[in-house]
Amino acid sequence: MTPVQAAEFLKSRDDILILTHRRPDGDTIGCAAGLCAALRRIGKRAAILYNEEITPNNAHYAEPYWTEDGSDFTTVVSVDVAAYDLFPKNAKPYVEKIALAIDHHPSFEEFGENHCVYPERAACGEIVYEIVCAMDALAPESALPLYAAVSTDTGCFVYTNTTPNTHRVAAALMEQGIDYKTVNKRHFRTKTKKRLALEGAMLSTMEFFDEGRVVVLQVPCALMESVQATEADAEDLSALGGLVEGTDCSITMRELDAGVWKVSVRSGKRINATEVCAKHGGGGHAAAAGCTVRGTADEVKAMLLASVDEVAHG
Ligand SMILES: [Mn+2]
Repeated sequence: MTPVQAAEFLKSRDDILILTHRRPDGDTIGCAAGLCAALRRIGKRAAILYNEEITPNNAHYAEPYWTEDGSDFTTVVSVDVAAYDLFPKNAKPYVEKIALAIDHHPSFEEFGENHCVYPERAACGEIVYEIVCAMDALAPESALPLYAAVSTDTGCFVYTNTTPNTHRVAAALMEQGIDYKTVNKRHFRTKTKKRLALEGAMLSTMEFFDEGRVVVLQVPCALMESVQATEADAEDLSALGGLVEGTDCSITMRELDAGVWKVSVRSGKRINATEVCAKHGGGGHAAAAGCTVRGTADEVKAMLLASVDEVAHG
């Protein structure tokens, strides 16, 4: 479906429930809030299914739209969700009923009756923006969360996924008179003391491989505990390794539970991050992908380095 067709489809429905992904980021929450506001603006009954992993940084975008129980909604829409595994537990009963999946991940698993999926878009927010415009429902209540969606998924318009379209969409959203300065300050120019302590520890223990081109950073449970960091403090830590000069592949290992590691791979042209993560049952984009791997820190590191080597050298 094109965004125009998706807009027509949504206009033909009512009672719309919006699903977001686990460990929700600015894109999935911003898309959900932006779409929900637009649907209500054109007179639809719409809500976002509550996501228990919401972080304080993004909570206020979705707060006006949460519902704990989606059972009396007839049309289910997912935003920024690439895979079945990525739905929160409370969303599972609705996954089979998805009428429209809106996403921008190349690894999108093709669930749902209809898809509006554009992998060349940096943020799902760019697609939702087009849908909202096609519904003739763009207003500040949609523009603010959509700006958060687009800006956070591009690291404030500096990640390699950023395109001229990203900037055009952001400009159009800014022209709605939204308080984008506060969004930028909150997401890109503010770090908690705990966050800075985490970054300090990660940088002081990072390791280099493959002639310095591959960097591995670790966030074991013990580190999270020692600085008493919350989920919000640990958001997007995977961007840190890419800052190191001379590297083109950064592997960030975050221990979620004893021996269970969420691995994020960020890479340049030499290495396809999705190919690396696919070897461990994960997926994502060419330059940014993730997977979950079990083992000791050393085992997981060795597995990932071997996979990077295979992808880089065939
Ligand atoms: Mn996204």
